[in-house]
Amino acid sequence: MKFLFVTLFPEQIEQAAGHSILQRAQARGLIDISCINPRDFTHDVHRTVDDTPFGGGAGMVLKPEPMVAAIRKAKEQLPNARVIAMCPGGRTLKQSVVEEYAACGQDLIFVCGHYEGFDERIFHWVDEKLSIGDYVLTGGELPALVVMDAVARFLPGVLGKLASAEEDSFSTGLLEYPQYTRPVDFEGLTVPEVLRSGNHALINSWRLQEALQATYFIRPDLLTAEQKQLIDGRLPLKMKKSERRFWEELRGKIAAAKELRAARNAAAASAEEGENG
Ligand code: 4FD
Repeated sequence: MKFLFVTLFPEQIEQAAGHSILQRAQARGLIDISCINPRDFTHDVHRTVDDTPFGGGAGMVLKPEPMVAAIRKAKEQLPNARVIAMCPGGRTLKQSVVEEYAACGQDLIFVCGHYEGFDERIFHWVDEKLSIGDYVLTGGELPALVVMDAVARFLPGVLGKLASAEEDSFSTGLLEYPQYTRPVDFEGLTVPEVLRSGNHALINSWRLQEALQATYFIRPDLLTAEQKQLIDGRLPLKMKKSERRFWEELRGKIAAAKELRAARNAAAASAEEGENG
């Protein structure tokens, strides 16, 4: 898969792509990364790429001529590519979007802007606007690199045998479960017994409970209606015994965590009262 960045700062892309997994993936020919600089498509002595906005206001706007000339060149090089402009106002990146890009069989052209943004007319040459989240950065390069990194992990061979992108958190729809490695005892903090039991059914069940619990507290919006019902609602009358035990155990853990949290909040409140009083 080929990734082409239309950017005024190609060094930033080359630097980020020159390490670790992305570097290895390029060396193996699994991905190809290149840049086109709109500044190379200017014709004045100052090589001007931006100008003041019509209607007034702060900041500068990227001029359409060099941007569109660079995008045209990019499309010439990758005729089968999707052209994605990184903007805070685009549709937000999610794992489902990442997987769609990885599977679509098209190369990707990222249009990266700076200053206050693009002249609106460049969007005639763009397929979609994409945002990595609700915040504004100084440029679109870091967001575009985020997208490329997330997509590259899904391409065959990029992660190597030991890891699988499909098994990750988010591809399962839940937050990750806690992980541990040696030593068993680190400064008095020990690895949960179940992970050392060698009982893989038990380990998988524990991990799923932990992932559900983390999601319940931190990202309840990710839980399905069915999962919410099984945690907070009444359990169905007909249910396999092992499954009922699974959900009852999880409810117990969640209730304990809530109690702990309430106790901590009460302690913090009385401490604050002590400070103020
Ligand atoms: N949240 C994102 C993308 C770009 C960016 C820019 C208009 C600003 C954040 C167009 C305004 C581009 C994002 C550059 N900041 N900054 O994905």
